Amino acid sequence: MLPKERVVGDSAGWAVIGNMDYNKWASSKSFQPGDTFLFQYNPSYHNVLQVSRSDFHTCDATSPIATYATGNDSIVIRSPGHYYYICGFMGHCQAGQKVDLRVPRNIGPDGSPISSPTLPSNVSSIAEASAYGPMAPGPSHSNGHFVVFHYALLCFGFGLLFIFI
Ligand SMILES: [Cu+2]
Repeated sequence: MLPKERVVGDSAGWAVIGNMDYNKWASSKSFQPGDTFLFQYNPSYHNVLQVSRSDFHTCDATSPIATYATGNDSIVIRSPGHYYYICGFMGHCQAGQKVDLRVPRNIGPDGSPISSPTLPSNVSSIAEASAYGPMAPGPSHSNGHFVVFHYALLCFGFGLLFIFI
């Protein structure tokens, strides 16, 4: 899946009016690392503060991790985890202008639909191995040559032994 651009709250944008449930919005979507989150709002009445988990729950806007205030803020989330955003205007977070963006690990490596094609390729490599089956006498043949070579070496050794005696 390619990274997507998400307008937080969709057509409602980032607002208080309309009692938008941002967590419901977020949980209805599946995000992935690399997604862009667009916060659209009137900067005279709202802003976007990235806060810690505890500040998110208490709506504490006093020590944000990051502050956005342009009214059209695009935030790219590159690594998995929880990202908490609230509006820093008085009472807005308490009224529900807050969102917990949970970005799971990229579905690619764990997703069974993607990892399963490795199984057929494994199977084909087994089929390839069994294709060597008819050639099995081949290696045993060369093994025979090896034995002959050892025998010759042994004879040579005995020859040397006799020379030294
Ligand atoms: Cu606000």
